[in-house]
Amino acid sequence: MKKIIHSLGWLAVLFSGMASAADTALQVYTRDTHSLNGEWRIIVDPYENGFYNYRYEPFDQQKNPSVNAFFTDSKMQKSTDLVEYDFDKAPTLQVPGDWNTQNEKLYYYEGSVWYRKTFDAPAMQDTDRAFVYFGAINYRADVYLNGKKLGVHVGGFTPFHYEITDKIKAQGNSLIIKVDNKRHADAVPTLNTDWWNYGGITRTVQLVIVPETFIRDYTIALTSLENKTVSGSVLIDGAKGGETVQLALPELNIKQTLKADKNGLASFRFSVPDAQLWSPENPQRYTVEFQSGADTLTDKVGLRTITTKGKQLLLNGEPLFLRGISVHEEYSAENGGRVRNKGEAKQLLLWAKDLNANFVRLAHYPHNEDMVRLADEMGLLVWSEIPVYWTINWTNEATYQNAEDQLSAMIERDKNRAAIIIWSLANETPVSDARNRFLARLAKKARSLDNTRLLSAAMEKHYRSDNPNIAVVEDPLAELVDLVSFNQYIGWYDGLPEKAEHVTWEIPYNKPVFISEFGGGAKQGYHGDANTIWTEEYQESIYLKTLAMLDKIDGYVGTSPWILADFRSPRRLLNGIQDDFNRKGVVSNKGIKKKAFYVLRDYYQEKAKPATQE
Ligand code: GCB
Repeated sequence: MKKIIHSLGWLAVLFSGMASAADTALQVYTRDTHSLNGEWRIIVDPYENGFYNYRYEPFDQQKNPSVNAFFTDSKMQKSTDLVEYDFDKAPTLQVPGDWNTQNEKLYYYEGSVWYRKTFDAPAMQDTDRAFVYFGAINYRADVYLNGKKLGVHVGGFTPFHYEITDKIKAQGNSLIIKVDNKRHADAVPTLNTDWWNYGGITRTVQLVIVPETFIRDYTIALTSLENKTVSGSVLIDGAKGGETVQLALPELNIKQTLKADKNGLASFRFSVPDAQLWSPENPQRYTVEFQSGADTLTDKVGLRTITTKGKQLLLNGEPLFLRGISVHEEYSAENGGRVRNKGEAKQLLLWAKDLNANFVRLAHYPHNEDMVRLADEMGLLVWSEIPVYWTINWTNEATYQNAEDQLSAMIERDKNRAAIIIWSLANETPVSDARNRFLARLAKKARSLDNTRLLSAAMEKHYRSDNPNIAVVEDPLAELVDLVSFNQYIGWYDGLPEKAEHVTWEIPYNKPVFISEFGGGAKQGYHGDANTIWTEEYQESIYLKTLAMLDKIDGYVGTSPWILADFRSPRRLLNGIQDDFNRKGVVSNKGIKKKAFYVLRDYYQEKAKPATQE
């Protein structure tokens, strides 16, 4: 199947995804915002005492909530007042940051923590509008400003925001959030994951002040390679219709005047014959500027196409081999934990670069925006996925909606990043009718939001019943995606490393084949022979033998071994070796490279040579 992007069809799709201002993204990354990061007061509340009264009724559903509802941020007024909490005397945590690695007492905590930040409003014109923007909170957030509920958000890895124009005060604002990271069977992810359930306000919090009418969102992409056609749209919030938008890509001498329709939407299309296309070797990005009324939004965008043709994967029409590595959003130089800043995100991507990688699989949830933007800047292609992981509840409609919301929010935030070439729907999900229906629906949604990228999912293999040396990848999901991707662990969960010498593969699809995981554990610094498990030598042997096996797979277009760095997991309890860490990293959690790192680096160096790219 050749995927061709028909510009008109693409625009129709694009517009349906940007139908109204209320349900679309707020692009804030390149705006001048007011940071609410830093120290926040916190109250750990395992019984949710600040949320429910003693009849277990939520305070925020009551007409006159008690002063003991934490969102009221009450204080003792007179000597007889009974107020059983005090944010002013509470300890603090840093935002962004997980609570588990900032406070020893919270290492294993799964429950509710109240966060409070007080702030004064920045200088604003009378007609300005204000929003509060959260990069991500894991997992459920009940958000209150000055005693009023702004809303509830569910899902730990995607951004959300509230307009607070009529609630913000010039001075003494109190922003209170109950963050709850309890796991639930019906949630996404579900109860069981092989990563730590880091709780907290794990990403940035920003106050965004914009004019009454402002540029809320935009989409831009190279929609035809032949004449280098760029298509897109821009969305004006607060528009009445007829507003003018000036669009410019100064380096490419593009200037256009657009008119917003009554929904605030304006589309554009132009040709850039002289543009250099974005690629890992040349991650060229161009400045794009939108100006409308009192508002300006500027960004940098790469232009490229990603398509498939039979078993080939094509970037800008040229065959592409993905020299990848899987990455969890975890590396905090001090205590470990969720990435807290751009420097830590960059460190992970620099290790990937050091491996000669041109691709990162950002597992198993949408990573923070720094990560994706750095990849765009550094020339690393990206696979981005949602935490539809293992066995979630396939028959519950609310679970589906939750997954779809996370998928939509991921696409909305990152749709203009050239680096992202694959949206992934799921990881190692067991085939069943209910699961197939769930993922087919999700695939349809993803395509309706963005048909300029490829779809995939990390699937599984089985062995042929008549021949244990023939591995088969067959899954109804493979029919729906563009890339047949699967995880396999020969040499670790599946026999010894030598097994890879005997196994051959049957993958009955005329599509590119991608190996989204392989690997094995090693404790950095533990040495022995290649037959001693947990040694660096054993892991090295898995890499050597697996890579030789993969090279023989028909349609093989790349791999992202598991994983760049050791990461915390509650499933990894072996004392002295794992100590709460999944040890499959090619780099340790302290940043030290293991032997397998060098095997992969050499392999990718060979693959990067032009002669072997075909
Ligand atoms: C997998 C999962 C990944 C695990 C890994 C492991 O297949 O996709 O999340 O961490 O195996 O180490 O077992």
